[in-house]
Amino acid sequence: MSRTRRARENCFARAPVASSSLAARRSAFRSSTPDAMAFASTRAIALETPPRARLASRRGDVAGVRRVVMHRAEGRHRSAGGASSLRERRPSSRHRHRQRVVVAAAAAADDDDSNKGLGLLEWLGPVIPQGALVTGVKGGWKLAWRTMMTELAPSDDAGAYVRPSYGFDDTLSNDPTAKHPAMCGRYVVYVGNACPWCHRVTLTIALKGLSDAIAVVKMTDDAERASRGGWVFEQFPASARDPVFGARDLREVYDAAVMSKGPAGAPYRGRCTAPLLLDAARKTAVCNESADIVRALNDVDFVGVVQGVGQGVGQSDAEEGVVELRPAALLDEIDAWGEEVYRGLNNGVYRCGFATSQAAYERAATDVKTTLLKVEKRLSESRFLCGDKITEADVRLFPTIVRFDAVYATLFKCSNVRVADLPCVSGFMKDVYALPGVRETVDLAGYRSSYFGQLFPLNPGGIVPIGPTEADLGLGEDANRGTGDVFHRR
Ligand SMILES: N[C@@H](CCC(=O)N[C@@H](CS)C(=O)NCC(=O)O)C(=O)O
Repeated sequence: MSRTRRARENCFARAPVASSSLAARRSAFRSSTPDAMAFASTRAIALETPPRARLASRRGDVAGVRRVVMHRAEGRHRSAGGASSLRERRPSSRHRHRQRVVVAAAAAADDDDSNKGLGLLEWLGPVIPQGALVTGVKGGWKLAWRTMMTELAPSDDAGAYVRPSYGFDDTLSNDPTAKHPAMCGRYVVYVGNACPWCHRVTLTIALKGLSDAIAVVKMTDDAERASRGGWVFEQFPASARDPVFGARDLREVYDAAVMSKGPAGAPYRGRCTAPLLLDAARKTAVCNESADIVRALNDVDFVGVVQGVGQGVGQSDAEEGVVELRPAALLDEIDAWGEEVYRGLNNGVYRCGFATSQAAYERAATDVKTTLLKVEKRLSESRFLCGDKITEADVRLFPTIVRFDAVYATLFKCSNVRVADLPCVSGFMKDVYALPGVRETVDLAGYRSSYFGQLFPLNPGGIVPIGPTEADLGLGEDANRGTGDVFHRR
């Protein structure tokens, strides 16, 4: 007997429950369920059927499969003399499995209330062993995932995230003849809504009351609309576009800023990251490293504006003096905490979330927890990291803390510790949030939708969690951490 023939015999002639299975098949074919489900069942059935049906299945010809299968099934059923004569024959376990597959597929096709999928594992089982199928699909997906992760976040051979370095490292100066003198209205800083590095910059602007001196241009991340990287300007209104070059996305700003250097200028190569500080008078980039931008904004005195924290709260800025985030007496302490916060938290959470190996992830998650507990202890002793007044070290700490429970603890798997469980870190977060201008720099819903919606390799389904919200974290509540003036001044 030929192999095909034997296969047909197996399928139909030995069927002990041929009549009920036939009814199920018929019901699947005739049901008014969506084509996809009906096709799933016909494909399952076609696996057991002669080549003509398989051919029709491959062509996606549901009706063709139906015709062949029904014809064959009815023919076999008749020629076998009905169910009673079949009862003597003992079905093989392989055959019983196929029967179950057919009934399951038919049931799936009948059920129009829920989508149970194609039942791939069930109907492919007899052809490809489940182990091979799962291994193959996982391997394919992992390859795609690694490729995307490497583009998103470069890593070393051990799977640990390596933050790339950045291109522009000029600074501002108090000298009016310098390349980039500190003049009111001359500079634009491009920031992304969710980016913690940008948040350092907007915090500095808020705390120092510099919003009249520097234009802050907000961008949103949308890798599908951006021509490179992720940052785009809002389409509407047009006034929300880049005010310097009229660019549509940050890449166009980078290109324009580089090309404006003259004939030698070529399009920008490298990552188009935010924040970016631009000198609008020269139409050139000053700096795209947040730590340096914060330092530049702190160090210079902008000509043409009164600086100070009084903005919007009725204080007399000139009398109060300029806010100083790096007082000379505390520099060593500020830099030591700044470094620790960067390594263990600012970059630590990214090392956690962007790790591509278990070992690299565990190292990073441990670092994050250790640093957070150290910070908790420190904040149990003093209101801020370097005493009872806010410094640059706190400006580095706050953006990571305020995003922690909403994003990093879940999406980045920093799951062995939560800010909500650390009373002093939580109190610090509420305390800073209550300072003038800071609340306006925080947008938890925006963070959640950006991180969960845009970091595709980490969350391919794109589902955005509904919390925690500002209220869930107690932001806006009294921190009970003191009432004195929190600013160093110069
Ligand atoms: N070292 C930079 C890092 C900035 C950074 O990584 N920004 C991210 C947003 S959170 C970015 O713009 N990424 C776009 C990209 O890498 O293509 C800084 O601190 O300013």
